[in-house]
Amino acid sequence: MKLYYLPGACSLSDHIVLEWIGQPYESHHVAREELGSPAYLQLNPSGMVPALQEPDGWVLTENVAILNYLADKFPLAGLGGEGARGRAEVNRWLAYLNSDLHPLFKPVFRPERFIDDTAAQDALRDKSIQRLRAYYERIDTQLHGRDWLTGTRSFADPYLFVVLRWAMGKGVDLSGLDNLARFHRRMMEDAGVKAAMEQEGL
Ligand SMILES: N[C@@H](CCC(=O)N[C@@H](CS)C(=O)NCC(=O)O)C(=O)O
Repeated sequence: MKLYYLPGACSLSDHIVLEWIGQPYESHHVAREELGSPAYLQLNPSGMVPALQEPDGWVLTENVAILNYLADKFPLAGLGGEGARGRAEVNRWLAYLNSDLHPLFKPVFRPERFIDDTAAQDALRDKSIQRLRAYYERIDTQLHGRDWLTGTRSFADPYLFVVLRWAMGKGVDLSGLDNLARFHRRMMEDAGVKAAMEQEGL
């Protein structure tokens, strides 16, 4: 298995999951200019990371699909929740992170993709950063009395870690969100998280 990633991008969640699974895998740092190359577009026509390639050439894209696939392929790692409801809970939070929270970062990282005027870009970035606070408040509430998003460790947790790093880097107001701070500290001490981050040069 080979994971295609950009350092610190949402692909870091797959990287951490692969470390937690503990089976052999390869990783490939995709250079930004490589994203639009014909060779990479063959793997992922969206020109984005992550992509996961199996030794027989089969390629899976879309983070949600990759994380579910890894959990199903390696059930002993116990990252997919317990039973149908357990998996639904993991996917409930994964969907919140991937479909609601993550897209709000797009105008934070690349406002020029949405609007040409540079003053408007600044305003769009600032507004998105402000709006993000409410999403982290909801997650902080969910983490009250829980070490992990669904109570037990799952593939949704590394995704939360990734978007938490982004929030910290972009100055989202996380003041008073102590459960999130605790979660971040625990993840930073985790051996698999450390290994994945080291490989990505973070
Ligand atoms: N729908 C895709 C979105 C993936 C995505 O947003 N990837 C970002 C990194 S977090 C990316 O590759 N961005 C490169 C670019 O937009 O140029 C998924 O969930 O896998």
